[in-house]
Amino acid sequence: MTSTSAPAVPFPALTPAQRLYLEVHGYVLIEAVLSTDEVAQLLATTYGIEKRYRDTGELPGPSCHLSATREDFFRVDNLPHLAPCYFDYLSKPRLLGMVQEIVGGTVRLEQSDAHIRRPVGGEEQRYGFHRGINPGYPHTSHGLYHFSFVKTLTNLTDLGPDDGGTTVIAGTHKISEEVEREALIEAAMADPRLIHTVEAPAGSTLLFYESLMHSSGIIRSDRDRVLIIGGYTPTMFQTWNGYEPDAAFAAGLNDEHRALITGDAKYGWQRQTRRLGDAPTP
Ligand SMILES: O=C(O)CCC(=O)C(=O)O
Repeated sequence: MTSTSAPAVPFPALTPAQRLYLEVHGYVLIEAVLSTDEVAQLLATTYGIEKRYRDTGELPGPSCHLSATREDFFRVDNLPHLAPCYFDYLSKPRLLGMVQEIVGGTVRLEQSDAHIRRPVGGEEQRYGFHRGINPGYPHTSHGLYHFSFVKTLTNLTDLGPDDGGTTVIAGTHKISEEVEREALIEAAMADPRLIHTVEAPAGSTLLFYESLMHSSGIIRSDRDRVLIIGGYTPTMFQTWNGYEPDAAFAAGLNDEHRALITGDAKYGWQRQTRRLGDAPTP
């Protein structure tokens, strides 16, 4: 046990307009979540990990893996202990307040990954719409929709219309898996108004229900797209396979931060509710 405690998590962290946007579309884009310095550190760390791997074949540390090592897609997984800037991102109080908004209560880290995407060249690119979990067992409080799996995806590079920003089928977070996946995608692709692609300055966060159908965007420019993702669930859930916390790192954290990455609170889950009109806590 350590004596320092984690900074307070603001709740609610979303404005009423942001909460309504999330409710309707299944995602909301929040600009300027990270400072220029935070973005620069995360970029340098992620490119540094890629360079070391390409030069030496080495992983950046224990308890992590690389789920993609292609020239056009490099991805490092299970981040909290790999660099302080990764942990700072994944434990950022404002982001935790936002994810608690979706879950409707306290959360644990369930997965974390940083991606570098590069233009594929002449090859035909297609969307790969998917969801990590089907809609199911949601609950509402004060009429607002809560669900068990949420992601914060922050772009570390500026995204214009040709830069392949994350692309979603708006509103599908509540569409049952009984609707055939291919039919859902085909129907959405027939009406561009349903397909939303992130265009935003570096440091902006896409907050979304993981049941929302989403995909990497299509890079038509010549620019890299770099991003970092945190996945969160209620405290009693397990991590995604391969994202178990590094035990030595967890042991050195304060109680709140350790619980965030280990899920130690388990069934000590604390509900958090807001009314749509509640003003955000700064
Ligand atoms: O590349 C992206 O923007 C989306 C990433 C994604 O879909 C995922 O990690 O599940």
